[in-house]
Amino acid sequence: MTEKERYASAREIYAKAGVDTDAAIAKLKEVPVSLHCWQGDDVTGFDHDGPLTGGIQTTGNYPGKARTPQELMQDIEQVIRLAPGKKKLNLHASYAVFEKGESADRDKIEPKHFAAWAEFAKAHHMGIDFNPTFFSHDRIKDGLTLSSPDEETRRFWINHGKACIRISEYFAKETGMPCVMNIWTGDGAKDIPADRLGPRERYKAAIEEIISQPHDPKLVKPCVESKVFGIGVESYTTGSSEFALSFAASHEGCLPLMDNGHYHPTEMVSDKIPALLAFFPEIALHITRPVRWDSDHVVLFDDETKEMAKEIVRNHALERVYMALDYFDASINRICAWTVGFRSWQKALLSAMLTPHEQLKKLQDEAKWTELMVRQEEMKMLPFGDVWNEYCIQCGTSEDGWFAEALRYEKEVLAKRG
Ligand code: RNT
Ligand code: ZN
Repeated sequence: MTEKERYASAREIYAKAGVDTDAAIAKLKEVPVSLHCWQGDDVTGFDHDGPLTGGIQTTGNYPGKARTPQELMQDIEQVIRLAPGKKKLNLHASYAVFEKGESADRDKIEPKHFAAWAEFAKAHHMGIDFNPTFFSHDRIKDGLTLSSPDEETRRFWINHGKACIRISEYFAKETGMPCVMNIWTGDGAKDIPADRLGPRERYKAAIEEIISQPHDPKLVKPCVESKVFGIGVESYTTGSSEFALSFAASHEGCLPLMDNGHYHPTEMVSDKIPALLAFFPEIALHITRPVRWDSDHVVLFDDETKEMAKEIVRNHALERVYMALDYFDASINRICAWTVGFRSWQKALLSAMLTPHEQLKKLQDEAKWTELMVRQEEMKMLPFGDVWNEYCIQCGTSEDGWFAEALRYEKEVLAKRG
């Protein structure tokens, strides 16, 4: 059978199950997913020479890491070619691009330091999401930024956050798409604290100050990302889940951001998505693959990834949930890591769009749990691969060709980097 014939057959099989595959393919092409720039250089950035701090860690030393903005952009272009679907670009403040001889500390960065990224995004019809960088910097005092008891330290980081709101608005205006601006800090304590409330009160006031920076709420979407613990910050996290959720719930225009690596291993973000959708007009996600901890492995087409996509699609929430990838693996070819993760989330979304949710919900409401189980198991055996392949072809990429192309790029480009 040719690919066309296989798709025609799959289309019929899905139609019998009540699913329109053409409609699903057309819909998925319009859904933006944020591609994180930091997979390309192990979260190093361009504005400092120091180590990665903040309780996060990359492991591995695979050759070919991007060392300059030009190399990083070249690599992102390669990923854009290899992965189907609509992309948005996710940047960190530490990726500012300075002219020769120019520099600005994080509290002083301006839109002009990101003009190269705005041009890059526009050339690829991408919107941009943005993140102030509260890690890997010498103004972090005793592991703390926005929750530091030191007024000057706090002030520096608040000013950084405000500068980032201005830059986010610039990105939104340049690209014509809203900019999701995510606030995450590694603030916390390695050992048992004597004061858990004080840092949280300071953190709360600091984020309030940051978001008081005037901005158009349609253009800039500030988020707070929670976390359970980080490396060297095991006993206490200022921005815990309850903190971030309560903050977002009590501050209009501020979104909660859930990273699925930031919970205890048996907690499922798929279940948390509908819980938040019952209260928040919009939420944001960081999609990753935690292996025993927040290890940030490459996202795969695995059960929890599928379940998260289902919760977005079946609740008609594609326009309410800002989806961004967030992982960093330095132990394998970085282009492949990026591509597999992006493709996996695309697969999860497509698979969710190829599920007859209304029929299944009806079975649940009628308490037909036996039939629901049987139908859900049947869905797993439908020829998903043929529809995915058709989607890839329509997007100008392919399932069996991308890896060879990635290897060519490794040989011709990455291997030549020192
Ligand atoms: C860290 C958070 C955070 C970072 C990025 C680089 O645990 O997940 O989102 O991964 O901002
Ligand atoms: Zn994250």
